[in-house]
Amino acid sequence: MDLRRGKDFPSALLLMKLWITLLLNAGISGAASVDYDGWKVLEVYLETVSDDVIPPTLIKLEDMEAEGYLALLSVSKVKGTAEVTVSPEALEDLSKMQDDGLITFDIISDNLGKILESETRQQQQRKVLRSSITFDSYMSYNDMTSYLESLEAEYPNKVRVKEVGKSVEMRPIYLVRLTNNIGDNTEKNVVFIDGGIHAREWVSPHSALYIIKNLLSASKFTENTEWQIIPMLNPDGYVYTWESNRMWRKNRASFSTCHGVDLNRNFGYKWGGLGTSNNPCSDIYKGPSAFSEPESQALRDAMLPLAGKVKAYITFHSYGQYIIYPWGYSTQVTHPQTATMNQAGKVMARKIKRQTGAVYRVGNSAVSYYPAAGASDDWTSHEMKVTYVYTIELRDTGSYGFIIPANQILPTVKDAWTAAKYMGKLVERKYT
Ligand code: 0X9
Ligand code: ZN
Repeated sequence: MDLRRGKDFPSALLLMKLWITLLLNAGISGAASVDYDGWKVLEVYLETVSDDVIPPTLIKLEDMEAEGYLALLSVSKVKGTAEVTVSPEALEDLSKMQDDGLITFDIISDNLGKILESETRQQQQRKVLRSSITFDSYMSYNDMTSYLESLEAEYPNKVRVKEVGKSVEMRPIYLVRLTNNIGDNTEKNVVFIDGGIHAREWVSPHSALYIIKNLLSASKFTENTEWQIIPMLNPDGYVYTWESNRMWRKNRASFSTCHGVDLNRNFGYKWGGLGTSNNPCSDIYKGPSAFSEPESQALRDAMLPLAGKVKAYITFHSYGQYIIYPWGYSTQVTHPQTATMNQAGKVMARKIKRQTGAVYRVGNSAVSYYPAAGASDDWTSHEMKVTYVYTIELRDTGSYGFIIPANQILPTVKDAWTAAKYMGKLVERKYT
């Protein structure tokens, strides 16, 4: 059942008009580069509702997004808000709705285009050597790929890099395996990590790469544990955020009306449940069937042979600074490992606070956000029977959202490294 398809707001005619305006002005669904000049970021207030009910305003925002009317950036159940970005034209209409008491919002950023411009300027100053990685500016897809492709030759005793699938546009999806004396094929416990499921969440693949880089020089973490890391699960989406639309979230699968499946709604546990959409134009489109996408298949197929060995799974996303654990598909069903995941999550958050000063909230994912079914965390927890499963929503808490300035990449990836180190140590302590 799709709870998210409100029909009454705003009128179909108004949406149609705005949709056409947006397509002409912004090209949000087209191939041309999307210009966010003058777009505002709004914090929209959501109704307080009982568990497993999606607030009506959020349903409306999602419908408006599927119509190309705005882009939904993040939701926080704790704050009771959703952040959206709207064009100047759409803002006029939303302001009328606010005057009519249909919606309440504050403008929290005046011009998304200016923030993006400064990001582009910083990128243009960047000079990287092939096969080197940096965390003082964002790496392109090619920078990342060259680095990954160089690893095995440079660290033959510690690293294997394997292609575990190809994206819709046929880019390789790499899995990096790291452990001491890798050639010995010793059976070890596995900590599995992925990044880049959502294209615009740039700090996520950077975090996975930072963890890889640090594991290469810290042999105590790779003694008894094997790390398996897919740093970039959605390469097409990432490239698309560089070339065409910085705010793109999904993969680049092609449908008759729109592009993209939300990979974090495409996994095969409770697929199509709450918090998902049937509409290919929606940012939370679940896809035509569970695991319909080569990217989610790649993660599934990399993990399945590791049954019984994977002891912890972290999937990096942004933003909001949350450490959240299953179930994410419902607030009504309590996961049997709730106490264990909550306790370890709290230790993780404390360690991050001590290390970098950043404050991460810890909690159940359906409660902290809103229920969202078909995500990689629920599938891993259910199918792989992994005890420690976390989605980590990295920095920030909304000032820049996905467009974290380059000078905050390093502090953010250090949060991720602190979380990963703790997971590695915990797995070693509990299972070795
Ligand atoms: O909605 C998502 O996919 C994740 N948040 S994000 O803002 N990065 O898109 C949260 C997923 C949490 N896990 C589940 N709902 N299972
Ligand atoms: Zn995400």
